[in-house]
Formats: sequence, structure tokens, C-alpha cells
Amino acid sequence: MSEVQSYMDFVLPLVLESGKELLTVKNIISEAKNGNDWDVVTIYDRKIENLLIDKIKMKYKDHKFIGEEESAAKNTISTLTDSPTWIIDPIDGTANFVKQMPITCISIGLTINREQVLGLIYNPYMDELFTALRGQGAYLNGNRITTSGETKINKCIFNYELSLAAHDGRLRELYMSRLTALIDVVSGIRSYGSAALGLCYVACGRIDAYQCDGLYPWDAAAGTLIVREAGGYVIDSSGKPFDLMNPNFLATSTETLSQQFMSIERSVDVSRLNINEKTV
Ligand code: 2AM
Ligand code: CA
Ligand code: CA
Ligand code: CA
Repeated sequence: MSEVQSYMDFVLPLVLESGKELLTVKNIISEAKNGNDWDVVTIYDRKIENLLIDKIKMKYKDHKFIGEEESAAKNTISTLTDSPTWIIDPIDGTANFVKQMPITCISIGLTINREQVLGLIYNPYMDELFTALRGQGAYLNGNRITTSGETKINKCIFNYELSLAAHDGRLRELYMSRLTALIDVVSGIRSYGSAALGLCYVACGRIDAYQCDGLYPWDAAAGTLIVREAGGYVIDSSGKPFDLMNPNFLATSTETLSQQFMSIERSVDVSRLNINEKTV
């Protein structure tokens, strides 16, 4: 068995167990992060992240961690090194979770030598487990998945994550100008509120494209590997090389579709925007 497969085998039961626990939760109380009512966290986010980090650390003493909630507590995101590094989003779609909208998941990625080698995303409400190991394809509940293969933007169902634009001054102008440019071109627009699941839905062909700028490594670490392993295409929509530590991503079923999105978006003036100034 490969080293990475053994890591998957170790972490999978922990994630399934944590996910199943979420199903029993009632009366979820959320608190505002950084004083923003629209940026919420619950005790379950912290509990799941702590449990995963503690258990993995006990087994693999030299492994490193980048988690959403430990980064928020430190007010900094650790630098990626060559060491095996678990990148953890304990609940992706916390706002959905608080409202009991069943589009929420646990997302875990692993990098070794700074390369994404493992992705695991579990939505307990749908009992859907998306997995990928580098070079070995992507799976939903053990069955191989591929993207839709869609090549035409006018037939494309597009998950554009509009929720951040409403609150985030860095992104509002960018999002709205792109929306105006794309709304008449694509077949339909969705905004599910979970980056990890949006990426999984591209990977399994439920939608054809996902885009969100200004996100964090834990939003992207598992899902972008799952998309690529499903035959999809991921780029940094700003035109720079994709950077896991500072992800602005467009994930599409095919490279052709990606080029069609980019040719429309490049016609929109975004030069005034600085999307890299963010708080954790
Ligand atoms: P989260 O639930 O883990 O915070 C779309 O809403 C995506 O953006 C989700 O994956 C969500 O992840 C993330 N998100 C929500 N609020 C955010 C914020 N204030 N800053 C950055 N990302 C956020
Ligand atoms: Ca959050
Ligand atoms: Ca997230
Ligand atoms: Ca989260």
C-alpha cells in the first residue's frame, strides 16, 4: 500500500465519525468572527478541527497542519513547507450548517513537498464522500467520477459564489462586473455557499464550472485535487499560476470551457482591485 493511501485509510474513519456527529446537532448557536455578522463560526467548527489535528498529530508526529480555525486563533496562516501538511476546513459552508441547509461538509487536503496528494470531502447530510489521491482518479462513495466534459459556455451551469461579494469590499466590484458580463452567456448560475462542495459538483458533472476569488488554502486543498483527478481544469482566474496558499480559482469541466470564461472575464476591468489583503 502506498504511503498516501495509508494516510487516507487513517483519516477517513475520523472524518466519517465527525460528520455523523453533525447530524445529531440541534439548536446551533453561531458567533461572529472578526466582528462580522456574516462571517460565522460554531463550537462544532473548532471541535472537529481540534479532534482531527490531535488524532493525526498523535499518529504522525512530524506532520504539519493548516486549519481554518487554528489560523483564525493565531491570526496568521502558517507557511507551506515540504513536510506532509494537512490542510483542514472542519466545516465548509458554516452558514449553511447553521441554517441546516444540507450543503455543508468536512474538507481535508494533504500536501507533501508542497504538492497536493490527497483530497477528502464528506457531506454527512447526503452521505456523500468525495476522495482523490494524486494520479489515481476521483471517487464519489467509491465510484469513479469524471466531469461533465461540457465544452460550450452557453450550455454551462455555473456556480458563482456570490455570497462573498455581498459583504466583502475587496470583491464586490470584481464579482458584480463579472456577473454582468457572464449572466447572459451561461445557461444558469448557482451559489451553494460551500467552495469544497462546489468543486466536487464540478468533479462529478452536476455543474460545469465553479468560481470564487479571495478564498483560503482550506477551501481549495481537497476540492481542486478532486476536480483535476476527475479530468477537470483549475486555473487562477487572476491570470497568475494557481497558488494553493492564495487561491482565486476557476474550475471547469474542460480546458476549452476555461478559455471561454477567461476571454469574457479579461474584457472586464479588474485592475483596480486588490484581492490579496485579507484577514483570517
Ligand atoms: P466557510 O463556510 O468554511 O467559511 C462560499 O460561501 C465559501 O466561502 C465557503 O466555502 C465559505 O467557507 C467561504 N467563506 C464564507 N465566509 C467567508 C469569509 N468571510 N471569508 C472568506 N471565505 C468565506
Ligand atoms: Ca469560516
Ligand atoms: Ca471554507
Ligand atoms: Ca470553515
